[in-house]
Amino acid sequence: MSTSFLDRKIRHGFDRFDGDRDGRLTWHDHVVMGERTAAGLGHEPGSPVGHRIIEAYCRIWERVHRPHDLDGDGSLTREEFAAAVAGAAGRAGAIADLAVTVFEVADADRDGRIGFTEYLAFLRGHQPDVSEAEAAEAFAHLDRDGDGWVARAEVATAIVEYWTSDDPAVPGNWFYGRLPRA
Ligand SMILES: [Ca+2]
Ligand SMILES: [Ca+2]
Ligand SMILES: [Ca+2]
Repeated sequence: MSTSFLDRKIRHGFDRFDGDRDGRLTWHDHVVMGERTAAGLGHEPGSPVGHRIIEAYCRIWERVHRPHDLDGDGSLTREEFAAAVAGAAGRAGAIADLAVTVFEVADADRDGRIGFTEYLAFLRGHQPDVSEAEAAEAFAHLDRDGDGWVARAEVATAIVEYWTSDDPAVPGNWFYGRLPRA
């Protein structure tokens, strides 16, 4: 019996969040992702914008991930992460809160929409070797109305789909780039 499609996405999500690739999700991973995203947009980590981006990632750790560190050791294992996602999926408010925070992170210039450059930096913040072609393919799925921007509502829908839908056809499956093969 293979794992469900949603399980695959949760595994992929964990891999993309585990920025330092040590198999555990920690505050440090979020700092690393923030630094990479800032650098991808041409901001020094110590600059005001760079600092704000890193802080936004740290808020994801504090608000979304750390509450599920049940044994209090400062890290989430893959199993704790999967349990956290399953718990959040049952609470509409938790997913909506995640969508707001993710948008805050990805909309680096704060103009209320995500352009391709911001999305590419966001993806590379999670995984530095994501190609521009992969990012473009994902962006095209996420930009549902085809206006060239990923709007707040498009992020909200995509986040719900990514973390809760078992349907392989929904566009939100592309939120963290191309899924690895099963
Ligand atoms: Ca880690
Ligand atoms: Ca923007
Ligand atoms: Ca759009």
